[in-house]
Amino acid sequence: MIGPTSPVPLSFSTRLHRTAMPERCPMRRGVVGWTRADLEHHQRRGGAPGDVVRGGGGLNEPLFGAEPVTVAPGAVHLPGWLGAEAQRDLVERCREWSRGPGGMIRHRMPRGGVMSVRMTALGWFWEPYRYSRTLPGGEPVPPFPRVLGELARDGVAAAFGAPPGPDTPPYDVALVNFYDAGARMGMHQDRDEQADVPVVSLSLGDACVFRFGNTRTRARPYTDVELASGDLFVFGGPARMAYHGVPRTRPGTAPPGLGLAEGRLNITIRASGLG
Ligand SMILES: O=C(O)CCC(=O)C(=O)O
Repeated sequence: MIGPTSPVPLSFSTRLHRTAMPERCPMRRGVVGWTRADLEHHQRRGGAPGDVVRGGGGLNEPLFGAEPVTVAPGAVHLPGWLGAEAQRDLVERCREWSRGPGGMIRHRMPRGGVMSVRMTALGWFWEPYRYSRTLPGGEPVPPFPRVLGELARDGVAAAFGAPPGPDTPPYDVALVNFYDAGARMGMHQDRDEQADVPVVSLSLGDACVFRFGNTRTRARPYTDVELASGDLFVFGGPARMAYHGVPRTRPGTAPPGLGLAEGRLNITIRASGLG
Protein backbone atom coordinates (compact mmCIF):
# COMPACT_ATOMS: atom_id res chain seq x y z
CA MET A 1 0.00 0.00 0.00
CA ILE A 2 1.30 3.44 -0.87
CA GLY A 3 1.69 5.80 2.06
CA PRO A 4 -0.68 8.69 2.51
CA THR A 5 1.93 11.29 1.64
CA SER A 6 3.52 9.48 -1.28
CA PRO A 7 3.43 11.24 -4.61
CA VAL A 8 0.88 9.84 -6.97
CA PRO A 9 2.47 7.02 -8.93
CA LEU A 10 2.61 7.14 -12.70
CA SER A 11 0.62 3.96 -13.02
CA PHE A 12 -1.62 2.01 -10.76
CA SER A 13 -1.99 -1.62 -10.00
CA THR A 14 -5.41 -2.92 -9.10
CA ARG A 15 -4.64 -2.86 -5.40
CA LEU A 16 -6.42 -0.50 -3.06
CA HIS A 17 -4.37 2.68 -2.93
CA ARG A 18 -3.80 5.31 -0.34
CA THR A 19 -2.12 8.29 -1.91
CA ALA A 20 -2.05 12.03 -1.71
CA MET A 21 -3.29 14.26 -4.50
CA PRO A 22 -0.86 15.09 -7.30
CA GLU A 23 1.29 18.07 -6.60
CA ARG A 24 2.84 19.37 -9.78
CA CYS A 25 2.16 23.05 -9.14
CA PRO A 26 3.19 25.17 -6.22
CA MET A 27 0.04 25.86 -4.21
CA ARG A 28 -1.08 29.41 -3.74
CA ARG A 29 -2.51 30.11 -0.36
CA GLY A 30 -6.19 30.88 -0.78
CA VAL A 31 -7.48 33.94 1.00
CA VAL A 32 -11.19 33.38 0.70
CA GLY A 33 -12.82 33.50 4.09
CA TRP A 34 -15.16 30.77 5.15
CA THR A 35 -15.60 31.42 8.83
CA ARG A 36 -17.90 34.06 10.23
CA ALA A 37 -14.86 36.12 11.23
CA ASP A 38 -13.44 35.89 7.76
CA LEU A 39 -16.78 36.81 6.27
CA GLU A 40 -16.84 39.94 8.43
CA HIS A 41 -13.31 40.68 7.30
CA HIS A 42 -14.38 40.28 3.71
CA GLN A 43 -17.36 42.57 4.21
CA ARG A 44 -15.13 45.20 5.81
CA ARG A 45 -13.08 45.06 2.61
CA GLY A 46 -16.16 45.87 0.61
CA GLY A 47 -17.43 42.46 -0.37
CA ALA A 48 -21.15 41.84 -0.35
CA PRO A 49 -22.38 39.05 1.92
CA GLY A 50 -23.69 37.03 -0.98
CA ASP A 51 -20.47 36.94 -2.96
CA VAL A 52 -18.31 35.10 -0.46
CA VAL A 53 -18.98 31.79 -2.02
CA ARG A 54 -19.78 32.75 -5.55
CA GLY A 55 -17.43 35.57 -6.16
CA GLY A 56 -14.30 34.80 -4.29
CA GLY A 57 -14.28 37.00 -1.26
CA GLY A 58 -13.13 40.55 -1.42
CA LEU A 59 -10.65 40.11 -4.21
CA ASN A 60 -12.61 42.28 -6.61
CA GLU A 61 -12.88 39.44 -9.00
CA PRO A 62 -16.01 39.52 -11.13
CA LEU A 63 -18.98 37.39 -10.27
CA PHE A 64 -19.39 35.01 -13.14
CA GLY A 65 -21.99 32.58 -11.85
CA ALA A 66 -24.67 31.76 -14.34
CA GLU A 67 -28.35 31.27 -13.61
CA PRO A 68 -29.44 28.03 -11.93
CA VAL A 69 -30.54 25.30 -14.31
CA THR A 70 -33.13 22.78 -13.10
CA VAL A 71 -32.01 19.45 -14.54
CA ALA A 72 -34.87 17.48 -12.99
CA PRO A 73 -37.37 18.31 -10.26
CA GLY A 74 -35.18 18.67 -7.16
CA ALA A 75 -31.89 18.74 -9.08
CA VAL A 76 -30.27 22.09 -9.77
CA HIS A 77 -27.01 22.96 -11.52
CA LEU A 78 -25.41 26.31 -10.72
CA PRO A 79 -22.54 26.92 -13.16
CA GLY A 80 -19.67 29.03 -11.85
CA TRP A 81 -20.96 29.20 -8.30
CA LEU A 82 -17.48 29.29 -6.82
CA GLY A 83 -15.13 32.09 -7.81
CA ALA A 84 -11.51 31.49 -8.72
CA GLU A 85 -10.13 32.27 -5.27
CA ALA A 86 -12.70 30.09 -3.58
CA GLN A 87 -11.77 27.26 -5.94
CA ARG A 88 -8.06 27.66 -5.21
CA ASP A 89 -8.79 27.73 -1.51
CA LEU A 90 -10.82 24.54 -1.71
CA VAL A 91 -8.20 22.77 -3.83
CA GLU A 92 -5.64 23.52 -1.17
CA ARG A 93 -7.95 22.30 1.55
CA CYS A 94 -8.63 19.11 -0.40
CA ARG A 95 -4.90 18.52 -0.66
CA GLU A 96 -4.53 18.95 3.08
CA TRP A 97 -7.47 16.63 3.75
CA SER A 98 -6.02 14.04 1.40
CA ARG A 99 -2.84 14.03 3.49
CA GLY A 100 -4.78 13.01 6.57
CA PRO A 101 -4.53 9.57 8.15
CA GLY A 102 -6.88 8.00 5.64
CA GLY A 103 -5.09 9.28 2.54
CA MET A 104 -7.01 8.85 -0.69
CA ILE A 105 -8.40 5.39 -1.19
CA ARG A 106 -9.45 3.51 -4.27
CA HIS A 107 -12.13 1.31 -2.81
CA ARG A 108 -12.52 -2.31 -3.67
CA MET A 109 -16.10 -3.08 -4.59
CA PRO A 110 -17.95 -6.12 -3.23
CA ARG A 111 -17.63 -7.90 -6.58
CA GLY A 112 -13.86 -7.43 -6.59
CA GLY A 113 -13.39 -4.47 -8.91
CA VAL A 114 -11.48 -1.43 -7.72
CA MET A 115 -12.88 2.06 -8.16
CA SER A 116 -10.88 4.27 -10.50
CA VAL A 117 -11.78 7.31 -8.40
CA ARG A 118 -9.75 7.95 -5.25
CA MET A 119 -11.57 9.15 -2.21
CA THR A 120 -10.97 10.90 1.11
CA ALA A 121 -13.75 10.83 3.70
CA LEU A 122 -14.39 13.50 6.31
CA GLY A 123 -16.78 13.21 9.24
CA TRP A 124 -17.68 9.60 8.50
CA PHE A 125 -15.67 7.03 6.58
CA TRP A 126 -17.50 5.59 3.59
CA GLU A 127 -16.74 2.29 2.00
CA PRO A 128 -19.03 0.26 -0.21
CA TYR A 129 -21.70 0.37 1.13
CA ARG A 130 -21.65 1.71 4.66
CA TYR A 131 -20.41 4.50 6.88
CA SER A 132 -18.23 4.05 9.91
CA ARG A 133 -16.63 6.26 12.54
CA THR A 134 -13.18 4.76 12.08
CA LEU A 135 -10.73 4.37 9.23
CA PRO A 136 -9.74 0.87 8.07
CA GLY A 137 -6.67 1.08 10.36
CA GLY A 138 -8.84 1.88 13.36
CA GLU A 139 -7.95 5.59 13.56
CA PRO A 140 -10.77 8.10 14.01
CA VAL A 141 -12.10 9.67 10.83
CA PRO A 142 -10.91 13.27 10.33
CA PRO A 143 -13.58 15.69 11.48
CA PHE A 144 -16.17 17.14 9.14
CA PRO A 145 -14.93 20.67 8.34
CA ARG A 146 -17.29 23.43 9.36
CA VAL A 147 -16.60 25.25 6.11
CA LEU A 148 -18.18 22.40 4.18
CA GLY A 149 -21.31 22.53 6.30
CA GLU A 150 -21.58 26.25 5.59
CA LEU A 151 -21.00 25.70 1.88
CA ALA A 152 -23.63 22.98 1.80
CA ARG A 153 -26.27 25.12 3.44
CA ASP A 154 -25.38 28.06 1.18
CA GLY A 155 -25.56 25.71 -1.79
CA VAL A 156 -29.03 24.49 -0.84
CA ALA A 157 -30.15 28.09 -0.41
CA ALA A 158 -28.75 29.00 -3.81
CA ALA A 159 -30.42 26.02 -5.46
CA PHE A 160 -33.80 26.03 -3.74
CA GLY A 161 -34.18 29.55 -2.38
CA ALA A 162 -33.82 28.64 1.31
CA PRO A 163 -31.31 26.72 3.42
CA PRO A 164 -32.31 23.46 5.10
CA GLY A 165 -34.72 24.02 7.98
CA PRO A 166 -33.60 23.97 11.63
CA ASP A 167 -34.94 20.45 12.20
CA THR A 168 -33.07 19.00 9.24
CA PRO A 169 -30.28 16.57 10.14
CA PRO A 170 -26.98 18.44 9.81
CA TYR A 171 -24.43 18.02 7.08
CA ASP A 172 -21.77 15.85 8.67
CA VAL A 173 -19.97 13.91 5.96
CA ALA A 174 -17.99 14.85 2.88
CA LEU A 175 -16.43 12.61 0.28
CA VAL A 176 -13.59 14.20 -1.67
CA ASN A 177 -13.24 12.37 -4.97
CA PHE A 178 -10.19 12.67 -7.20
CA TYR A 179 -10.45 11.69 -10.86
CA ASP A 180 -7.32 11.28 -12.91
CA ALA A 181 -7.69 11.35 -16.69
CA GLY A 182 -8.98 7.80 -16.92
CA ALA A 183 -11.20 7.74 -13.85
CA ARG A 184 -14.97 7.52 -13.97
CA MET A 185 -17.82 6.69 -11.67
CA GLY A 186 -20.59 4.30 -12.61
CA MET A 187 -24.26 5.06 -12.22
CA HIS A 188 -25.27 4.67 -8.58
CA GLN A 189 -27.60 6.03 -5.93
CA ASP A 190 -26.37 7.74 -2.75
CA ARG A 191 -28.35 5.50 -0.46
CA ASP A 192 -26.16 4.86 2.56
CA GLU A 193 -27.38 7.98 4.33
CA GLN A 194 -30.26 7.74 6.76
CA ALA A 195 -31.50 11.28 6.14
CA ASP A 196 -33.49 12.72 3.29
CA VAL A 197 -31.32 15.83 2.92
CA PRO A 198 -30.08 17.20 -0.42
CA VAL A 199 -26.65 16.14 -1.61
CA VAL A 200 -24.42 19.10 -2.39
CA SER A 201 -21.69 18.58 -4.97
CA LEU A 202 -18.83 20.92 -5.85
CA SER A 203 -16.55 20.47 -8.85
CA LEU A 204 -12.93 21.62 -9.15
CA GLY A 205 -10.35 21.14 -11.88
CA ASP A 206 -11.07 19.36 -15.13
CA ALA A 207 -14.61 19.46 -16.42
CA CYS A 208 -16.60 16.25 -16.64
CA VAL A 209 -19.77 14.78 -18.01
CA PHE A 210 -22.09 14.26 -15.07
CA ARG A 211 -24.90 11.88 -15.92
CA PHE A 212 -28.03 12.53 -13.91
CA GLY A 213 -30.67 9.87 -14.25
CA ASN A 214 -33.91 8.71 -12.74
CA THR A 215 -34.77 7.04 -9.45
CA ARG A 216 -35.72 3.63 -10.88
CA THR A 217 -32.92 2.44 -13.10
CA ARG A 218 -29.31 3.12 -14.08
CA ALA A 219 -30.44 3.35 -17.68
CA ARG A 220 -32.21 6.09 -19.60
CA PRO A 221 -33.80 8.49 -19.22
CA TYR A 222 -30.89 10.56 -18.03
CA THR A 223 -29.43 13.96 -18.72
CA ASP A 224 -25.74 14.59 -19.37
CA VAL A 225 -24.59 17.80 -17.73
CA GLU A 226 -21.18 19.36 -18.27
CA LEU A 227 -19.77 20.19 -14.84
CA ALA A 228 -16.87 22.66 -14.90
CA SER A 229 -14.58 23.89 -12.17
CA GLY A 230 -16.55 25.99 -9.70
CA ASP A 231 -19.92 24.46 -10.53
CA LEU A 232 -22.41 23.48 -7.85
CA PHE A 233 -24.92 20.67 -8.29
CA VAL A 234 -27.58 19.99 -5.67
CA PHE A 235 -30.06 17.16 -5.69
CA GLY A 236 -32.75 16.55 -3.12
CA GLY A 237 -36.46 15.94 -2.73
CA PRO A 238 -37.78 13.90 -5.66
CA ALA A 239 -34.25 13.71 -7.11
CA ARG A 240 -32.45 12.64 -3.93
CA MET A 241 -32.36 8.97 -4.92
CA ALA A 242 -31.67 9.50 -8.60
CA TYR A 243 -28.97 7.38 -10.18
CA HIS A 244 -25.99 9.44 -11.25
CA GLY A 245 -22.41 8.97 -12.39
CA VAL A 246 -19.45 10.42 -14.23
CA PRO A 247 -18.81 8.62 -17.54
CA ARG A 248 -15.83 10.79 -18.45
CA THR A 249 -13.75 13.77 -17.50
CA ARG A 250 -12.27 16.26 -19.92
CA PRO A 251 -8.53 16.26 -19.22
CA GLY A 252 -6.75 19.55 -19.65
CA THR A 253 -9.79 21.76 -19.10
CA ALA A 254 -9.02 22.92 -15.55
CA PRO A 255 -8.67 26.68 -15.25
CA PRO A 256 -5.06 27.83 -15.15
CA GLY A 257 -3.79 28.91 -11.76
CA LEU A 258 -6.11 26.62 -9.83
CA GLY A 259 -3.29 24.76 -8.12
CA LEU A 260 -4.41 21.44 -9.53
CA ALA A 261 -2.24 20.59 -12.51
CA GLU A 262 -4.32 17.70 -13.66
CA GLY A 263 -7.46 15.81 -12.80
CA ARG A 264 -10.79 16.63 -11.28
CA LEU A 265 -11.86 17.00 -7.68
CA ASN A 266 -15.41 16.60 -6.55
CA ILE A 267 -16.65 17.22 -3.03
CA THR A 268 -20.01 15.74 -2.17
CA ILE A 269 -21.43 16.95 1.10
CA ARG A 270 -24.15 14.89 2.73
CA ALA A 271 -26.12 14.46 5.92
CA SER A 272 -25.52 10.92 7.14
CA GLY A 273 -28.46 10.97 9.54
CA LEU A 274 -26.42 8.65 11.71
CA GLY A 275 -26.19 11.08 14.59
O1 LIG B 1 -17.90 13.35 -9.12
C1 LIG B 1 -19.08 13.66 -9.16
O2 LIG B 1 -19.48 14.70 -9.67
C2 LIG B 1 -20.11 12.71 -8.59
C3 LIG B 1 -19.64 12.01 -7.36
C4 LIG B 1 -20.65 11.04 -6.86
O3 LIG B 1 -21.54 10.67 -7.55
C5 LIG B 1 -20.53 10.52 -5.52
O4 LIG B 1 -19.59 10.84 -4.78
O5 LIG B 1 -21.44 9.73 -5.13
